[in-house]
Amino acid sequence: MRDTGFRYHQSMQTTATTPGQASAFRTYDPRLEPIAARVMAGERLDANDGLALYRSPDVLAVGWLANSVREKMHGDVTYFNVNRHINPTNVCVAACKLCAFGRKKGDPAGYTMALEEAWETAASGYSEAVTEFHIVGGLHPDLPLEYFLDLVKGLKERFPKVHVKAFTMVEVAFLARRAKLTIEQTLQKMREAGVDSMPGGGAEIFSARVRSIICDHKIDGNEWLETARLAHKMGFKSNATMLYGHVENDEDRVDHLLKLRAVQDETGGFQTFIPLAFHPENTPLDHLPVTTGLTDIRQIAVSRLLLDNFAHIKAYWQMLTPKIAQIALRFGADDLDGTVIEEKIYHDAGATTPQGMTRKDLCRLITEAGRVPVERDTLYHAVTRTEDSFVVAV
Ligand code: V47
Repeated sequence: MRDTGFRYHQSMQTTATTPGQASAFRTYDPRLEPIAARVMAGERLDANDGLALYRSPDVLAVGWLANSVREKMHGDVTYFNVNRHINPTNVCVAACKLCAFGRKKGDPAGYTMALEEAWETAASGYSEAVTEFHIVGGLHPDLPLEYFLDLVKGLKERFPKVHVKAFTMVEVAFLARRAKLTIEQTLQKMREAGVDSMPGGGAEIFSARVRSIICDHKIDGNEWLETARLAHKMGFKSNATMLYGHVENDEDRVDHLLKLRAVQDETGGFQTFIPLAFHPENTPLDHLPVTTGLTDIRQIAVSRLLLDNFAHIKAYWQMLTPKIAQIALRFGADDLDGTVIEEKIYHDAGATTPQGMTRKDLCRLITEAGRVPVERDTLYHAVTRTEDSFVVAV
């Protein structure tokens, strides 16, 4: 297994799991006992363990175990960042049933930002200096790769200190195909333009059966994993996501997590795993119910327990609601994501959370959960703020 940077994070921890904590584990589900013993011994869990964790009625015990791992890795430290989302276009050739954001070309609700508009958007909406631009958008049938490269170049000229986390593996593969370039050539051009790392979107669920229902126009799971693998081999860090709470089953979820774990063993390039709860409103799957709080909390916990080689599990507050995200900080999550400022993808799908939060709001959520807020940059270096700028400790 590769070193994925845990030592760095351990050095930032403020408390640690004491040996005596192992004996504090209590469950009324006997199937959890051997799993707990393996977790306490630092041993890897397998697919059957994953299924047992998803199916156990004792969600609190599952959460206790995940929390013990989280505290071993990070103590009370909980990360957040000051970021801004930019979605340059919602025009998309794919018609994924999971999505309420994408529009067909010619749809009056479709939009595509002129480059100047995208750069102005980057500067708007929040008074504190952002450390990250998070850029994702639709698979536009006509916009060439150069549009996206110029977008990033212009951002870097205007905001040289801001990390650009841009383009999901799905967008990278789509733009490569359109430009008749290999994935590596496309990633190289992106790097030269100023892309620093990649977000984790588009992974959805790797199961071919489920993908054929929720996103049959997207690259398949193997292509997503292969694109991530290539990006990591070129030195990019990326995140990984899983969309849950639609038509997938427990086996699909376990399969997804273990496939990510296998790539991470190979590359060490994933920083953070982000489980994304499906929002059905305004999608063709709007007959499906929304996820419950316990499903969300359990998903965070199982992710922490199975993904033993991922440094971070993110409770994305936009998706989970700030209330559930706060509770998730006691069930395995060590990161809340960021200020976001202007979220479109879930709000088009009926999310009722605010579109952004301030540093103060995020710190309050974290502190009230009994954790210690640490502002980070995209690569998990601690950030110190001066009056109108920031310093990254590297
Ligand atoms: O890939 C789309 C999901 C993802 C819906 O890397 C939906 O730091 C729920 O990946 N209901 C994009 N989910 C967002 C994403 C992300 C978010 C925050 C942080 C990071 C990161 C990445 O949103 C898509 C898809 O899985 N999505 N539509 C919906 N109706």
